[in-house]
Amino acid sequence: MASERTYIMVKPDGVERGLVGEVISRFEKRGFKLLGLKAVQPTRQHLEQHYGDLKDKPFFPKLVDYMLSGPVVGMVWAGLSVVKTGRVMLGATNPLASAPGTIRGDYAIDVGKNICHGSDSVDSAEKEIALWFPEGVCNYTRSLDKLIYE
Ligand code: DAT
Ligand code: MG
Repeated sequence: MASERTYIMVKPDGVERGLVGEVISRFEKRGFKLLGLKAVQPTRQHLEQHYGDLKDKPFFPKLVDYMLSGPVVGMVWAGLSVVKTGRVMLGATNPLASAPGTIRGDYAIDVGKNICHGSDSVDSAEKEIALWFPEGVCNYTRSLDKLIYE
């Protein structure tokens, strides 16, 4: 059974707009398994670590300020190819380039208010899970999996 995990986060705009349930629902209905979930008001230091790869980008200060503007809801999902599929479900970084049917393509317009984050590789997913859930996450087996996986 696939044990790949990803870190998905609803950003402050998504939380304020009441889209947390929508994001959870899409991953649940797809068949992915929820291993961790929490609302948190992140610190600047935490966000600078999370977005460390982007620290030299011109939009970095604005990105961190936006992410500090309210609580985020972080979650860990597991399943076959969940990292790549999670990114597909989120849509392109720029919502205007996101296909309808994706979260960003259905609910966002500007890149600076694109509702959600998803890990971009298995390696970064594990780093992000360790950063956002230092206490660890659940693991469990589901009888449901036999209806989802061949
Ligand atoms: P993604 O969130 O799709 O992984 P990313 O990691 O390249 O994209 O960038 C992180 C966030 O930074 C992104 O969700 C929104 C913001 N961002 C990216 N490119 C931007 C740009 N050109 N202008 C403004 N904000 C941008
Ligand atoms: Mg990214």
